[in-house]
Amino acid sequence: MEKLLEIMRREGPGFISGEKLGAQRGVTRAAIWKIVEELRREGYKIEASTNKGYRLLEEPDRLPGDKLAALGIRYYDSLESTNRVARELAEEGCPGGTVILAEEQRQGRGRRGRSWSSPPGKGLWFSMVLRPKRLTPGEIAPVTLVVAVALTRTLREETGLPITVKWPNDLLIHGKKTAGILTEIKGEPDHTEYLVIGIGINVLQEEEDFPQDLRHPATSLYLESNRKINRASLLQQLLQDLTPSLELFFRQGFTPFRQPWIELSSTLGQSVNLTWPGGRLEGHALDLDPQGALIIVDKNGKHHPINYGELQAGDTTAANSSH
Ligand code: BTX
Repeated sequence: MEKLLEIMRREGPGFISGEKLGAQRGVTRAAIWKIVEELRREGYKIEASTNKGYRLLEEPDRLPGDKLAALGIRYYDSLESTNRVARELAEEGCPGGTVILAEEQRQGRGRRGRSWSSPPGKGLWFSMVLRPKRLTPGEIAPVTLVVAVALTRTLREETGLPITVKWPNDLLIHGKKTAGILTEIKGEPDHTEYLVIGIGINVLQEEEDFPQDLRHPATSLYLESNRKINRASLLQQLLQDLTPSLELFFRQGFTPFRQPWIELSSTLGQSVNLTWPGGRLEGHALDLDPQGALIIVDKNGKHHPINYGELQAGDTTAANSSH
């Protein structure tokens, strides 16, 4: 495959016939066609013309694995799920701060066993292992909101896009999901053994890269900005900004993040339907309390502090900014 690519790269923007390619590689034209199909599956854009042959139009954006490794990031071409590998490494005793990143996830995970579409070369799919031992899982629970604030700030800075946070774990642009966070905590009531923060950001997808069956509209930074953002520098910036936010949260708790979250939120002020296994609540998303619980007011005016669940817009006027 690499040989064929080299030949096509040398040919530049011109076509090269299947016959010529076959002769240079010592294989049949049919074999060349097979390799071309495989390259296309990997994200290479190759034009095929019956008369003229083949021409390489675009190569997939790949992360520089060796550079990431030098930064201490564990980089994989393809994994089932970076969260899963992060948990395995955490169980084996890897240090806090370990980052696992995959170019593609074959079984990327969302919450409650849902899946997260993670095609090769199109996004940033990574997980961090952290070990804030002195804190209890209860104190750590709002960490997802902290990460959402840090990601939103960086992505806004880098893209200029009007990104908002939807409680508890989504980032939206114009009501469409562009990133998600999956936090998994292991510990006892009085201490935390480790936590894994999984982050998925849609960077370069085009419309056809998204599965048809997503329950809510999805988008990518490319679709919204028309810019092919460099994933390696974006990743570096994200990690650089995340670390101080997490350190501040572990030292001072959620308080410094409450106001920034409120300012970046597209959830507050909306009519919402909250569901959780065995229950549902309809009301108005009023506020976020100092511990990071969402305050929903029901129709009788009763305030409910909410720590988990699924949020849907309660009426059509809210559907654009909170799905
Ligand atoms: P969630 O449960 O809030 O969202 C999952 C839902 O989002 C799916 O049911 C589907 O409808 C929709 N969806 C799936 N893929 C995408 C996508 N690429 N863009 C927009 N919408 C989508 C959100 O869970 C948390 C996702 C965390 C993903 C990271 S990636 C690195 C790490 N490893 C891993 O396995 N998961 C995390």
